[in-house]
Amino acid sequence: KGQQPLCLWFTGLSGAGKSTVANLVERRLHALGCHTYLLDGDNVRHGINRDLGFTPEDRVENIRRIAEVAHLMVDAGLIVLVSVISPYRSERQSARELFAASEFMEVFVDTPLEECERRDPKGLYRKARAGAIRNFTGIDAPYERPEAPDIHLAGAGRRPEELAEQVVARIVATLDG
Ligand code: GGZ
Repeated sequence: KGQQPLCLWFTGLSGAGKSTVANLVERRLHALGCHTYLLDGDNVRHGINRDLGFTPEDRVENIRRIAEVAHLMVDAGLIVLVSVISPYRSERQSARELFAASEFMEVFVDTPLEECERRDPKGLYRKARAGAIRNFTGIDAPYERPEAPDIHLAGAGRRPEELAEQVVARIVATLDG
């Protein structure tokens, strides 16, 4: 069967598991024969967004460009997985508005700050607490929780594989329904 183009927008704190889950979802979709692309904030910031930092203005522009690129890719027929903190509700809404209603799903990887800080895979929370990094999301920069995400994943105490399975099940149900 043909694939329906779609933007899966993963939002959540640094260390929440967005990229891990998005990677697993992408692998599952590949196995189902879907054409996908993963846009990861961390990577994009080395390329098209290398001029941007973490001030509120730069984050807004980071999210805007990523949403526009995702939109182009959805236009090209892909299933695009976006993994960015995207801490502002209004910017996530602006991203959503680029797409047809059926082409955008917000996935909230809801891992509590304490758990993200405990994981601290890159030592960034420790640096932020020490004041060595400023404007760090969850520490001295805001994260506005989604109020009505299309998919809400409780990120603590679950294996990434289980979370990915929840997402894939929802996509398959949506595409079939
Ligand atoms: C938040 C930061 C910061 C600050 C560097 N605040 O977990 P990571 O390391 O690998 O991914 C995070 C990434 C966040 O980039 P995004 O493009 O997703 O952010 S946003 O949507 O807000 O524009 C983190 C690292 O960059 N990082 N400094 N101050 N995360």
